[in-house]
Amino acid sequence: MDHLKDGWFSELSELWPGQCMSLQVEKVLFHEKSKYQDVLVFKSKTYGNVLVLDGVIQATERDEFSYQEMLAHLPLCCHPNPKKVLIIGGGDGGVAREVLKHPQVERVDMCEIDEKVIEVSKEYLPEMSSSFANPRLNLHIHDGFDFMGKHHGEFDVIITDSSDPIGPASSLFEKSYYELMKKALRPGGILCSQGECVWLHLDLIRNMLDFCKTIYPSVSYSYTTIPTYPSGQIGFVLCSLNPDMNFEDPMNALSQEQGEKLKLKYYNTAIHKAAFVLPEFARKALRDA
Ligand code: SPM
Repeated sequence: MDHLKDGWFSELSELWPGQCMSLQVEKVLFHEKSKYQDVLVFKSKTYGNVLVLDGVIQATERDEFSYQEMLAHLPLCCHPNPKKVLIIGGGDGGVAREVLKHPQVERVDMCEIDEKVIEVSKEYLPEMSSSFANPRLNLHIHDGFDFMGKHHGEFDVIITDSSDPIGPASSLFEKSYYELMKKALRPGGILCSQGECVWLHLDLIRNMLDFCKTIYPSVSYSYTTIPTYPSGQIGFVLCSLNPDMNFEDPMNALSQEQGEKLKLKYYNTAIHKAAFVLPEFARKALRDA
């Protein structure tokens, strides 16, 4: 597919037929095929540098914080004492940056399949990749599904920051992956995964919530707004081993002052609570899931 044409990048994909986001390109900074995928970084006219994998926008410097903050702080603020955190994917480093803002987190393991993503992020996305220098971060270049199967009862929080269910991340949307995560969690553990978009993938989301409810006693779905993901929105699947978990009411609610100290630009306690309120068509479609 021709994603770069006449000075514009267009995000065409069978996952969102009949629509696409376009960004004006100032300069292509990097374009190569890695062992796993097509990796493109360009400087855009209005969204800063942009990371694209297999033709799909992963992060732009202008709006990445809304996704990375919510994916990290939704589960971390719901856990009473998150000491060990595992991130699957997240090779740009943005989610790790947010997780490491929590002082009670002692160790973060991050498992990214594609070393090239880390390499280009270090070079072209310095704000996101600053976390790679943090001594609490332990990096593993490995397949996330396989890594999960080798760890039992180790993590308080598992975050899956994946690309979409086509290509190297497809196994991370399967029931068997959620079964492995259950085994890898410590008692009371929480997971939060990239959960696609209610405007585009209601069937996929419903299916995920259905199987999650057969595995975990507490399951919920929330979302954030983000201009450069298709339809301007992306969701999160949250599951906990704690049957009394109320995701909508974070037990470690951050005060305004704490949020400012953590330099948060999107997440606050009010938006945490609001993120679980679904528009009516989505609420109806997902209510019995
Ligand atoms: N740390 C940023 C990595 C991004 N991971 C999620 C990317 C999702 C891109 N596609 C969104 C499609 C929504 N239906």
